[in-house]
Amino acid sequence: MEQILQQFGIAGTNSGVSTGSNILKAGGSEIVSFSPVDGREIAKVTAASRDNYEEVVKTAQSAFEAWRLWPAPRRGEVVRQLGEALRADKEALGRLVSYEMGKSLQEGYGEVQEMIDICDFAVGLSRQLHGLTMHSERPGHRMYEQWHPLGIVGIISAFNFPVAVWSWNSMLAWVCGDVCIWKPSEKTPLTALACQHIAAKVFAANGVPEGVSCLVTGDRAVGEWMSADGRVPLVSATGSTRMGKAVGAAVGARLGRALLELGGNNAIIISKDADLDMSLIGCVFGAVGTAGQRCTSTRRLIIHDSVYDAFKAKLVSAYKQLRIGDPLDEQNHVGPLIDKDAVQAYLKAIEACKQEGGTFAVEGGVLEGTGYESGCYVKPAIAEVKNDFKIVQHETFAPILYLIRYSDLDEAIALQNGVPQGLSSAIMTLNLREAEQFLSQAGSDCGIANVNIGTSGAEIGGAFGGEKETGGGRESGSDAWRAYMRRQTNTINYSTKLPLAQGIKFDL
Ligand code: UN1
Repeated sequence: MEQILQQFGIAGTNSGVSTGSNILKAGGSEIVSFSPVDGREIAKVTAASRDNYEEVVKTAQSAFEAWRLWPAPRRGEVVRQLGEALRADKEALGRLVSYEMGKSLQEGYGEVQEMIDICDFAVGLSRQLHGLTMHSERPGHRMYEQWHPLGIVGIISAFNFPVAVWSWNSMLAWVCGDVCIWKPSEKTPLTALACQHIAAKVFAANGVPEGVSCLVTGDRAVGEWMSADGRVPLVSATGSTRMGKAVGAAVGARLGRALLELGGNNAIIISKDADLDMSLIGCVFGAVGTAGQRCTSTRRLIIHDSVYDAFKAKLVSAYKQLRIGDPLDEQNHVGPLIDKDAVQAYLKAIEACKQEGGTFAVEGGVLEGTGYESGCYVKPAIAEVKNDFKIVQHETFAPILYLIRYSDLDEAIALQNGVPQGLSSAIMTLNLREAEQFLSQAGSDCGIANVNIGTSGAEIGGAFGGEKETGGGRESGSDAWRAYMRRQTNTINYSTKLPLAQGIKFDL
């Protein structure tokens, strides 16, 4: 790990504030990054002061003046090179993600792969920022629309995808001609510094203005500064619903734009016509992958009466085979939770579930002893519950899977939709009628709805996000880029008269 820290220039104590190549003298408090893998201190990062923030915004503003004039395909070429740099650093960055955040090494690599993929996507996009043309109702007139860069994009990201979520936002924002100010999670500041290091090198080699990629490490105060700041037209925030409500309210109060990607309470319906063996993989990976800390993690299984007992038995036996431990050891399936606060939240949820009458088919608990010294390793648990338990309505960021029975599909869909969140959902069925009903306008109310695939592990090519308390924003693929630009409608009169629209006569 020491070698990786050296490679990214982040060993020891670091400033958490930079505008690209320029690293500012940070004036905020000190953040110590501990690894949940072994409890050791990895390195320190000094957070931004308010003065630092002001300096960063000023640099970003002047960078925007120049960057917006670069042709989009030239901006895309810089992003292409950034994708190449990430390919070269995939191993090291993936390992650092795994060690600082605690996800398995495979998932750490997978996360860097998502970054590479979004770079490729953004490069293509840089030649496809299309607007429509319309037919004017007036003779000798032409109408069309253009998409222009927006300005500064504030990015607030969470610890669970410490690097990929930044890249979904920043790569699109950059080809769109925007500049970015990133506030990473204070739980994973080092992976953010490593990304900034990689980006700064590529940007400097291409003469990109200082301030196109800015990093402002800190706690919620930094998020509050950005949310209230009229100089930041778009704040894209990923994290808890509680955080999103605060960001949304502050950005809304100044009529700015907020792109919110918040909590999920994702369910898989296991139909009577499901392929149970195949379903098992999707359910177990969805529930225990990343130790249940994805916003797309599977939290609920809604299982048909006729297969309930058989599928429960399969789950219980699969859970017995799970190896929990050091995520850098590729033999293990499940790593630690992010920190001891998360362990407390997990324990409280188990307790609350029992209080409400839940029974545990697989008991949870905190692991102790050799290899578990950090105190962050927990056992994935399975509880049999009712959908309306308060704890089941709540997103607990931990590997607790709730089982719920159903007898007909309408009921299953109502249960699936019967939570405040609306991110990801799935049905396991080989029955075409059931699959289509689930995907119909009267089916799943989520932003993501899958058939014979679990709830997590979405590809970057689709728009990512969800409805209700998930916040309504869409990031990553499809036409999510539009959120990062402003639309302008242009009407041009090339005739010798000036006719008014709607047939209005106004003769002088
Ligand atoms: C998140 O947890 O914030 O779909 C993002 C997935 C990943 C992204 C998760 N591609 O599980």
